[in-house]
Amino acid sequence: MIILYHLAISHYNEKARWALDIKAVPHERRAVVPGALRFVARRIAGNTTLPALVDTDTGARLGESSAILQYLDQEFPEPRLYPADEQGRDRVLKIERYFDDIAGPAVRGFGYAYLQDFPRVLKARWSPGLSGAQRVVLALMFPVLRRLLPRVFGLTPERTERRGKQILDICTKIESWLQESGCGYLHGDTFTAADLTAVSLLGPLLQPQGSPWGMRSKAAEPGFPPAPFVEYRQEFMRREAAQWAMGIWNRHRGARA
Ligand SMILES: N[C@@H](CCC(=O)N[C@@H](CS)C(=O)NCC(=O)O)C(=O)O
Repeated sequence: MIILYHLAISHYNEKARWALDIKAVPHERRAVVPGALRFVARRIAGNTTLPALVDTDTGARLGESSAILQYLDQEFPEPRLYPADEQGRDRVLKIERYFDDIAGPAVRGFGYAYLQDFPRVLKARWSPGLSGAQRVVLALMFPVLRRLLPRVFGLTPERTERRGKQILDICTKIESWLQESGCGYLHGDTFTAADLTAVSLLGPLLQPQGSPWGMRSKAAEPGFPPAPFVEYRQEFMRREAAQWAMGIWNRHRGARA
């Protein structure tokens, strides 16, 4: 049996969920309380981040979203996420690494910079999938977790501005890759881990319906979402890269999310 330890709001975790769903792999999802995340990741995969995956049939224990995707591609080859030829595989891995290293932290830091001021929304975003007991733990840890956010993710106004610019540069990169490929995908003429990674990691800004970021929070809070975020998102959504990403989500993720 495959068990995925994850955090619903996390876009890196979305990579693993999407891969499991697209390959129709039977699995169990175990949501983790943000404050317990490092402890769980270390116990499961000797890592400090989620997602983490255990395959009780093979004994595999994996941390790092890319390692999880590669493992799933090897164990459940259809549909393939990495090209069979070595050159294509290396290129997809390189594109995936670009998004993991640059887009993941930029989008997360940008999103938390605005979310940090809205405790009810923040708590609601950290809650999906948690059991009653885990919700109690989250409620107890929440004030400390919230206070730690700026330090953990470096949430200064300067960095938020830099991250906003970085995300628009990422759009430019995507647009040039799409032009190069000419087939509507980042590599070749089929959907690969490169597309899955790009779209997952842009997810918190795309906010597709049915995704963890598209939910209309029951815990609505006055002033949320803040105007500067709304304005930025409008600019982002006008980009060809964002339109492409939304199209990929609708075609390859939508119904299964
Ligand atoms: N390189 C990792 C990054 C995963 C990651 O940063 N996960 C976050 C959730 S968004 C996490 O576990 N953060 C906890 C921490 O850094 O302490 C991957 O691709 O899986």
